[in-house]
Amino acid sequence: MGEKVIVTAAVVGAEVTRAQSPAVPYTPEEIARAAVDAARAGAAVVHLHARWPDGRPSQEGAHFREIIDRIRDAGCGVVVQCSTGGAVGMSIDERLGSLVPGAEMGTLNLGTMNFGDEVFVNTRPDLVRVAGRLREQRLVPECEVYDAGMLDTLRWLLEKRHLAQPYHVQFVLGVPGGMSASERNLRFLLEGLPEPTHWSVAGVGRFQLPMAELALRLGGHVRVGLEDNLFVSKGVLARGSDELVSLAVELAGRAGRIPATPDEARRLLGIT
Ligand code: KMH
Ligand code: ZN
Repeated sequence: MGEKVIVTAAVVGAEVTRAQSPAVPYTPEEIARAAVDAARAGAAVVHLHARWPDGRPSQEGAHFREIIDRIRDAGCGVVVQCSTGGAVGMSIDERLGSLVPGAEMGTLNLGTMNFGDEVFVNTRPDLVRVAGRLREQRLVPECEVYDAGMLDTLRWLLEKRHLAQPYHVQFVLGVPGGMSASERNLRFLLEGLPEPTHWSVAGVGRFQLPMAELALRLGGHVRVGLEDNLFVSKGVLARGSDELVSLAVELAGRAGRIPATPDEARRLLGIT
């Protein structure tokens, strides 16, 4: 029996638009449906952002509550992870609006960086604040790592006891301004993990499926979905995040890995 793999579906994000792909969900109903479809395809975790009906990014608690309620009303037990990254330019106060009852995990972005042509601001005091909120609300942090120095920040958070197990590490590779998505970079990052922990990889754009394949081979977990990539192959748009999840599940099968159920993912991630 192969080792279980947690497949996370990032179904919307803050950047992709319906002009780029008609499959990008905007309303809470559409986002919840995308999450349920992704779970049916084999995702154990959904990474959630919200949007206003016109597509602008939203960190409104009411939007996140409606998405989570709709997921649960559909009888779906997928692990719910809410983004505290939101969109570039939002304040930390605004970004924390997503941490509503029903959330089980929240993201913790480990540093300031160029994000495309903009700057994604995450100062060390911001990190301490987000980590504190996650701890207060007993949410398992997913630490988003875009560059090697962010692992030193992770070590600093652990040393200063702003963060403790259980936490999960997500390497987001291929953001213009962060580390590129390559095997050499992932292997280097893995050497720098401050302590043994579960990790996964989200490759951006055309690197999504190759990075998933690599993570599966190296014993990690995977994230796929429209937040990071709109295409199933060159020039062919994905019908939805569920299609990308199905492809990741297929890759897992070939690598001898078995997709974890949501409850298995909860056990692996330390969600109580
Ligand atoms: N939208 C990006 C600027 C997260 O979800 O925590 C940040 C992001 C990370 O998506
Ligand atoms: Zn995100």
